[in-house]
Amino acid sequence: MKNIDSYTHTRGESVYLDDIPLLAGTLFACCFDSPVANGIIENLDLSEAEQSEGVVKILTHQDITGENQIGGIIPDEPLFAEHHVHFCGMPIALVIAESDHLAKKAVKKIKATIKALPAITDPREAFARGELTLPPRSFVLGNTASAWKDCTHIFEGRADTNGQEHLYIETQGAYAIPAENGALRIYSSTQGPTAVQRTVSRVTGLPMHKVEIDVTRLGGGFGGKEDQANTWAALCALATHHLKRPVKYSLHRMEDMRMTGKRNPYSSDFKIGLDKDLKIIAYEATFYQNSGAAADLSPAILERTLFHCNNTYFIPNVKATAISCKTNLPPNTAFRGFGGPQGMFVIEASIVHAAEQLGIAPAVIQQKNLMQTGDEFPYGQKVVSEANECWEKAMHLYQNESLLNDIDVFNKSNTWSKKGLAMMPICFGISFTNTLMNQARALVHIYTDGSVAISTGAIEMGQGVNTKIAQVAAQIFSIPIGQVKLNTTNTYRIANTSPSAASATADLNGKATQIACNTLLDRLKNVAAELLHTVADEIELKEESIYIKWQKTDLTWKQLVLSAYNKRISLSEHAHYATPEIHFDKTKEKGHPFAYHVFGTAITTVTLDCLRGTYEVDAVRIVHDAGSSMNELIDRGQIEGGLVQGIGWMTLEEIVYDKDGKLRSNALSTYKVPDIYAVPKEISIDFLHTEKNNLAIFRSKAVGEPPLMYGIGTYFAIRDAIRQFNPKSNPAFDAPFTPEKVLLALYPDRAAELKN
Ligand code: LUZ
Ligand code: MOS
Repeated sequence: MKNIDSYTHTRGESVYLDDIPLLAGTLFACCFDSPVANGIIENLDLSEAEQSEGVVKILTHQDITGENQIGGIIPDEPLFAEHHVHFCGMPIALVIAESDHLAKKAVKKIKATIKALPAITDPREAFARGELTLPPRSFVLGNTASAWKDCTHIFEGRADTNGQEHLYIETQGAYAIPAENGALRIYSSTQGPTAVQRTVSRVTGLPMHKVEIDVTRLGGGFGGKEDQANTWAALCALATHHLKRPVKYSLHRMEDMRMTGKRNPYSSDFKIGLDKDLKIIAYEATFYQNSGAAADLSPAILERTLFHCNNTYFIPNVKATAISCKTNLPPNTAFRGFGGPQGMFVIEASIVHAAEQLGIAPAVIQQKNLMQTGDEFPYGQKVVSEANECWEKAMHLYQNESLLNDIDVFNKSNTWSKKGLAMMPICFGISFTNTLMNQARALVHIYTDGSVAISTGAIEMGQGVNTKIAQVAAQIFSIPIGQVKLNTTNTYRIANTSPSAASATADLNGKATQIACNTLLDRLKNVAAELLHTVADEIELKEESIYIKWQKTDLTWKQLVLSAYNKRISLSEHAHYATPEIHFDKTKEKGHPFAYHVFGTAITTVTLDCLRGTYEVDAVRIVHDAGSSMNELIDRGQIEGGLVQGIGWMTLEEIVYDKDGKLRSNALSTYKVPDIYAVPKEISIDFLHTEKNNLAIFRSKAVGEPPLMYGIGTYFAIRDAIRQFNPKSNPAFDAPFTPEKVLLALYPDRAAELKN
């Protein structure tokens, strides 16, 4: 079953924000954003820009008709700076002009006098100065303080991960159109149409029922459009609200990179204790999260770091503390994994550090500590584990012994080239950690010709959710997938949506669709029973025909649908789904927040050029816990994409802000993302197939985020290769492992000399 979008994608006919035909009279917006990371606006001179060709209006905070506030979790983020600017890229004014070009030209004529204050870019420095977004949070299991004495080995260290640019192919943007009675219709490249609607309502002062958000699809989101699409929609909406004309803003790549937040960088301290059998007895970690200049989603991201601090290992005594530190960077935000990868890197670093000190392979410690069904997470939930199954299957399927042997032979016979290997087991909790967000709605219409149209709150962003939802309806009605169409995501049709995020979109919206379709099916079966003089229990729908028990009748799907209409039976249904069983008590930091967990194991092998510090990923071999995948092709695509995105975060992608808080890696010439050469030469994916009851749609487990964390294995495989060359090398755990850092790690003595 191919992605239903593949036909229009390959022909270049899929409609993204920038493909929407423009209405006559459309105006174009462009932001004047702060060139200073922390400062006081002393003067703002718009006069020359206002006289610039084609300029219709320039908006500032003074033009806000509602509230100058876009903070989602905490109200700490103005849409427009008023007196104080908090980061480079913060919107100060918005030029509206007759063309995109003229708007950009006028922006350059705005003059701002901003008194610069010292900027903070480092989370530990922010912490030292008491610049916190929220009070710290801790997850505790057992008692680490008393557990250390039971440990034979105790190790401490530090681990750092940098941010990551989302680099969705489609940049952020919005297009606002005036409607009757002051209402607005807004096309937005957003993962969260309701978040956009709420923000527009707040900023303009319009009630939510006057704000329609419509989304056909996104060219990628990766978390970057979970909250941060709100800004551009609010700006366009405000302009349309004032001018009663359509206003569009589709960001230039460099505007997007400069003005939007990224994955939160983290700096962390760890302490790990093992007994004589290498069981991890105790683990402590402190995570310093770089939130940027406003909270955005960072408090929720911080929480997920704590949820995933033990990755897939059972540790009886854990104390994990996470602190969201406020800096003068653009507010960092959701990014595939949502704080989970940052937490998982630290436990992996702890294990690798312990193994190196003990002179054993990290895999020995990893394997001995994998979670077993019934083990408890630090947040109180008991696990249904596939960790050992995935690990064992990967070991046997990919003949790990012989891989290790081949590497050994290679390394013995090569001086300037070394191979390394790492195991990367993963565990990811599925559900929004904020329980109330785990709800969704679907609206299913059957038309009188038998074709079906579905609206849900799901956003198609390339992940294939529309295909999965179409499969749900096609399977329940037993009609061809071509008879099912997914409509745009629209807040007039589906209200109060959760963002398409947390890997939960197909589960939540698929289950709402399933409920609606089953209700319609029951209704149709009753009609069929009446027509065929039998009872509904005897009726089956199969391949567009109606069966009584196993006997095919002359009645077809189309005839049945039309008969129902003729009998004045509703062919439409709106259904609601809320994930059962989940709960979490923040006062105790305990509960059962996840519907289920996704597991997997990756074996990564790399080859290192020990003269240049460059490396190639030879192979990543994965066993992935898919439950019963409803679409292996789409799931494979998600696994490959997630893996490569994770490898990029761990190796090449280096976000650089200078000490003044200016983004230096502000274009694709200075920010390196994986290309075809950085992709592993071999990616093998095997599914661990299970049939357990798991709250996933058709038991097909969520697949969006978990595979990103397989990429962490590449970091440690490179480290292994470095130590094959120079066993004394002990580089800091500091991702990304760029070739420059690798080269210095190969020659630590020379690196130290150079430093002096
Ligand atoms: N977004 C969110 C997420 O609001 N809550 C979450 O728990 C989450 N998890 C992963 C990705 N996005
Ligand atoms: Mo996300 S990080 O699931 O928007």
